[in-house]
Amino acid sequence: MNDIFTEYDVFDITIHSYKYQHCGTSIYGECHMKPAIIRPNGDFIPSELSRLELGKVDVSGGWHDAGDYGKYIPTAAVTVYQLLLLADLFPVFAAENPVLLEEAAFELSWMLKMQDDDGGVYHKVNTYDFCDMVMPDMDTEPQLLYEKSSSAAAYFAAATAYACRFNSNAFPARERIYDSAIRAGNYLKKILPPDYEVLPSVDRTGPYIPAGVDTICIWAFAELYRLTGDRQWYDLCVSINSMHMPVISGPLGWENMSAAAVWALYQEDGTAYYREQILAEAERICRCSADDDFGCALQENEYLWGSNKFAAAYGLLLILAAEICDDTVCRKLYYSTASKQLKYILGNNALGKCFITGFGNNPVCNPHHRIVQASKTVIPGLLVGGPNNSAEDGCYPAGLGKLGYADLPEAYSCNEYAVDYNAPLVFLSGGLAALKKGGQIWS
Ligand code: 9MR
Ligand code: 9MR
Ligand code: ZN
Repeated sequence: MNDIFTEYDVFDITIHSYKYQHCGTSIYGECHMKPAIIRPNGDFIPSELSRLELGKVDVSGGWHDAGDYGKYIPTAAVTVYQLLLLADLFPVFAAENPVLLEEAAFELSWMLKMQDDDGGVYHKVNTYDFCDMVMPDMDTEPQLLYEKSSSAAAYFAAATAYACRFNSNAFPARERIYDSAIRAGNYLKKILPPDYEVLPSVDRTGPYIPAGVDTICIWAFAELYRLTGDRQWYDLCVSINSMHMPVISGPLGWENMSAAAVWALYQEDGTAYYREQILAEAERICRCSADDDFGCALQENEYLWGSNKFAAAYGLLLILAAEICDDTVCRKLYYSTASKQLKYILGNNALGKCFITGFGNNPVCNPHHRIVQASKTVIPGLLVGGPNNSAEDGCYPAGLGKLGYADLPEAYSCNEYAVDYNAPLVFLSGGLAALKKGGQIWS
């Protein structure tokens, strides 16, 4: 890729960084092991929680979501999905790099604990407010388990249904995953007459509430259809969109999972309509990239919180498109444009910054990350959010577009790491590395 680093090096460092996010019994000692308290309804005074008679659930384990210690189903599900997608497309590569399925399995085991007996899924577990910049074992405020939401059921059903495709010793038993997926799907089906959303409380930590739950539900029903072949799930998929076949309506991320839904439906049925959706999106991405000085496919209005994640996700989509495209010229364009998204993240950008910690030339040094800041160590392989025009953290001026970035520990809206930022980057770098090894691409 350049003289020193290969795509494989990026894959290797980004996938291995997940171990630094392990919650429970981890390399830092134990953290967040006490059962979480089911959050009481309505308002409450956090300091009085211990006096209330509340249910408790063991939801230990899983990855800390980001620079904070929350654990959230939306990001867990989309991250597991993207790691598994890489393993699905490139099984030989996955076999050579067992850490990929091991990390997915680690998170999956936690996700299963987040499901209630009725099939519903708790949205997140976190303290009432974010803790200070301390190590995880110092974060001892009560862990709260947030309401079962419609979106959590959908994210969970989709990711667990997809996980049933894998036969790995690292995974929980397949029957258990299968059963969990179906139960979440049935729960969702029951609570979901059109437009009906069940929202969780937020308190003072991350919301991860998608603007519309529809693309997440479509994704869930698409994966359940792919898993079971049962037409009822396909009918639900279509019914969500007023009987229209699903379309790709945004870049892949927890906000919008339409691309994953369309991919699943195409894989299951081979319908030309879905194939064209993917190829049309790939063409659009290539045009945007061609219009940009650095070949980055992000448009002006896409330099928002987590923009790097979307650049990587565009690369991911191009690799998917190349898989189903039989025109050699197009395939080459898709691969080279995917590679440009990776180069953008590595420093071919207006800031000359490598957005991955501890890697490459001029990397991020001060990520918003509690363990990094509290321990004053460099954790390598963390992708930060990247340029954000809105500057919600107030650490740098808003309105700077692709230059809206500051390498400061407080700058959480452009310089925080999150598990779902690394996910498309693991896919993109791993996919390009696997293709290169297989002789499908040369440069
Ligand atoms: O550390 C928190 C980070 O994970 C979130 O993305 C961000 C926005 O919700 O909030 C950070 O926490 C800050 C809090 O919101 C306000 N007090 C300072 C906290 C640390 O910077
Ligand atoms: O990555 C998330 C981004 O897409 C949202 O716009 C933003 C505001 O809701 O939240 C980001 O996620 C943060 C979460 O809310 C709290 N923990 C840290 C996450 C990464 O900054
Ligand atoms: Zn923890």
